[in-house]
Amino acid sequence: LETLEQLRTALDTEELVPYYQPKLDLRTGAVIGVEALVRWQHPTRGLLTPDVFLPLAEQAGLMRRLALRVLERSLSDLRGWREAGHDLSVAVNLSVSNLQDIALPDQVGMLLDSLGVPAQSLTLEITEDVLMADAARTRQVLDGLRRLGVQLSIDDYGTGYSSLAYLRALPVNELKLDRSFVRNLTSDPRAAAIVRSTLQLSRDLGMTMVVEGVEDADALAALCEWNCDIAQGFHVARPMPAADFLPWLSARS
Ligand code: G
Ligand code: G
Ligand code: MN
Ligand code: NA
Repeated sequence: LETLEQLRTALDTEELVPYYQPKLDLRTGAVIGVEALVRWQHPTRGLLTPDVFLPLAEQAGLMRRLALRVLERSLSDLRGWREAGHDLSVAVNLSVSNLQDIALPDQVGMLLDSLGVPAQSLTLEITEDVLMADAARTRQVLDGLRRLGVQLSIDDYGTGYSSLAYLRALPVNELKLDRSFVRNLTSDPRAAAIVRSTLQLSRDLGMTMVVEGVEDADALAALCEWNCDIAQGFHVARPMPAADFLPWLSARS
């Protein structure tokens, strides 16, 4: 209960912040954007990761506020980077309850307008379990978001209950293969076959494929050879605070 009060306070202050993990275009080697991953700079407990506080936010009905908070910070950081001459995009994670929230598309639209960020430079990541909730309502929210012109991505692809059905039904632009398929990529032929066939599938569907969880140079090299679009993972960079991002970017080139 004490923690819940602290979480409410955190939502009103600067304690909840996105960390950013870079996404790499494998054809050009350029950083094309970042994924925002929320962190809680807790006054006494230090830096907390979402597994500690997202369930609490969910229970307390705070997910709309949390999403808007992360979107607002991410879009304003993105605007700064774009003003500094970097043509980047940002990806923000949404929860199942966010996609049940009919008001969300308008609120995202207002944030994009007020911060002056083009809708195409925002990607919203959803997981495959979204349609396990009220499918008609989720569909309405997703269609509203698509109408804004934002990109939609299926996160943790391949781990859900019915991946192919979702891929067919949802209006998405990007498929983000779950990191469990990347582990042992170079030693496990079955993992490699799954990555390559999913890559082919995403091509045939006209979707971009992101491979996450890239932890070593061998995996990165294999993905390059297979013409994978985009990679993300500790081998490229760990999630970092906003202030570290531009210095990291200029140190690379
Ligand atoms: O580093 P990592 O611990 O950042 O993230 C753990 C999980 O929390 C991931 O499944 C990620 O998608 C989720 N997550 C991270 N940031 C957010 C956020 O802003 N909103 C939601 N709903 N989930 C997030
Ligand atoms: O579910 P989602 O894909 O949004 O979660 C991203 C999570 O994966 C975050 O917790 C992030 O810190 C973590 N992550 C990012 N890159 C890597 C990686 O290369 N290896 C592992 N094990 N985790 C990663
Ligand atoms: Mn994600
Ligand atoms: Na994931």
